[in-house]
Amino acid sequence: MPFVNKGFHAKRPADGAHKLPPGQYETRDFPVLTAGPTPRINLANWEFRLEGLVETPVRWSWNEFNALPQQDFNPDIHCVTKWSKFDTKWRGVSLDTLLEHVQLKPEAAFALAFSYGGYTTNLPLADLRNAQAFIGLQYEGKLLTPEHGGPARLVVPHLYFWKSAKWVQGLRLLGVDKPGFWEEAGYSMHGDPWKEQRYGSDDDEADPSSSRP
Ligand SMILES: Nc1nc2c(c(=O)[nH]1)N[C@H]1C(S)=C(S)[C@@H](COP(=O)(O)O)O[C@H]1N2
Ligand SMILES: [Mo]
Repeated sequence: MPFVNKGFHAKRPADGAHKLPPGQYETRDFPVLTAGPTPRINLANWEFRLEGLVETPVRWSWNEFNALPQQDFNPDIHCVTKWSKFDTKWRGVSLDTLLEHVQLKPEAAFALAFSYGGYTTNLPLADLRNAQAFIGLQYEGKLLTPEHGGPARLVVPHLYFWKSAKWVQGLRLLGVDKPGFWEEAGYSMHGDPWKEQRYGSDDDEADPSSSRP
């Protein structure tokens, strides 16, 4: 058996970094999951905003945003519909970089991401820091396609992929956790795939980042 599987294993990092969270299966495809139509976005009007509990809100135009330092990141991603995809290749701006441009008010503890087209999703601020979250601008070396959230999407790979808002327009910093589109429909406030937090009923009451208001 080890001989038969050698080629397959050779594609994986020797440290076995790729792991499937509970209940997930691996796909090599990149499925498109969108509730509703793909919005048309004119780059001349595009903006990204940080607002809410910040001393001074910030707004970047497309050109200003693209002048920010960018990084490559290669996460495994996990959709709540149970597909996971290993070693996806992105380039974009870290949330750490963006958050350097605002002074947060002390109460800021959560963020509500809002998108062109009206989608929203909530995340604890702690899940956006320390190289855990990006605004993705490129996928596999090309500008992000509209169906995958181009021109710019949130990518927070350590949470279920519905937290990675496509066509993102900004983040509103909040003092209380406010459910977004899928969370209003009963999905988890936190969405940690390793804890299999699919639905609100999976949220751990001991986890302060996943308590419902
Ligand atoms: N704006 C917006 N963002 C969204 C969604 C959506 O419907 N609208 N779907 C989410 C879900 S459920 C998933 S799994 C991923 C899918 O991203 P993909 O279509 O690029 O695979 O986007 C997330 N972000
Ligand atoms: Mo999803």
